[in-house]
Amino acid sequence: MSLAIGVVGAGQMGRYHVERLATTVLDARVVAVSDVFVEGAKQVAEGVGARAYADGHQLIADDQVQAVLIASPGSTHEEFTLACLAADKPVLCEKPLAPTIDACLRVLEAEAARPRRLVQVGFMRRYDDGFRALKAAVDEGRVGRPLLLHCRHRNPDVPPGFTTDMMITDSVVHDIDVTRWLLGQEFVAATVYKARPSSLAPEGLSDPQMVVLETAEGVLVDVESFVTCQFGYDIRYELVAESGTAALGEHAGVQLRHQGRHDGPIPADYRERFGDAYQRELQEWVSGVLQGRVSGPSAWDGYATQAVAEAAVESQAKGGRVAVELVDRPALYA
Ligand code: ISE
Repeated sequence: MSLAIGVVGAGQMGRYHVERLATTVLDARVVAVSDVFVEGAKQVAEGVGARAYADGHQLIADDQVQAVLIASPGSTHEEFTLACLAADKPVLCEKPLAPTIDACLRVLEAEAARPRRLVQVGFMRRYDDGFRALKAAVDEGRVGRPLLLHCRHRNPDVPPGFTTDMMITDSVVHDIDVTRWLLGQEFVAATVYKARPSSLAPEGLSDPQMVVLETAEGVLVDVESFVTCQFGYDIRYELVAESGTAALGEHAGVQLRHQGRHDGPIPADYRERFGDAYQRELQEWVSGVLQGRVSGPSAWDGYATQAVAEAAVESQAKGGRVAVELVDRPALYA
């Protein structure tokens, strides 16, 4: 038995997912692709023998489509996710779940009224071997009670039009989600500090920044966001706990020691760094849906992450510490 998937959005991420679903994900087939730029949808669809639509709502309504992957711009995520819920179809929505807290809440409330989950959010770091090993070390108490978590999130460069708030809403959101998951705690406040801007950052982009997050139980998390670091895609984590530290290892690749030097590769971008995580994310989603369950990052995770991100964006704009307040967690996400 295989899962018939419709992919909404034929841009960079949509194409990336379609190719993987059509080639390396077991028990998956892409039967429809949509994009407002219908020629793009047709081109991607033809490559995998799927139907093309200009409108994502038509794709969701297609009887042949059993599950939906949303990779269209973030501003469209709410309407398409709600349409999937109305059609009773499992949906994997790329981050963000929706671009505002209120929009996330509308999705959360629509799903929470149902007997079972249908929505998963594309926070792929949770599927990375390194992050899973780090979480296992924390959960098994191998270094004791967590106190501090240092996170480094460096991108070599950004596309044109990337703005200072997108450093949070597009980039740091991954750190917000994965640290909530690693620690098993929600954040109660965010404070953003801007360093002097790199002279190599585009005009107007305040890069780099430090985001300091506080959990309900008093763990401090600092996230360096540096989106024009030039040298590669560099993700580093170090947890400081009561009886030791736990750090994410270097990304796979041969590390050389020669001619009096250390030398090793640095991934070029997030697709290279998290390629295996994307593969596992899709495979676990497909296998789970075929067995009647959706268990990855939830609409609650999408909502809670957005709430922290908005507090951080407010701190960026006004300075100072901004409190995060969450609604009560619905029973569906207990
Ligand atoms: C990008 O959209 C991602 O999702 C990457 O994981 C992140 O590292 C990058 O900063 C974002 O721009």
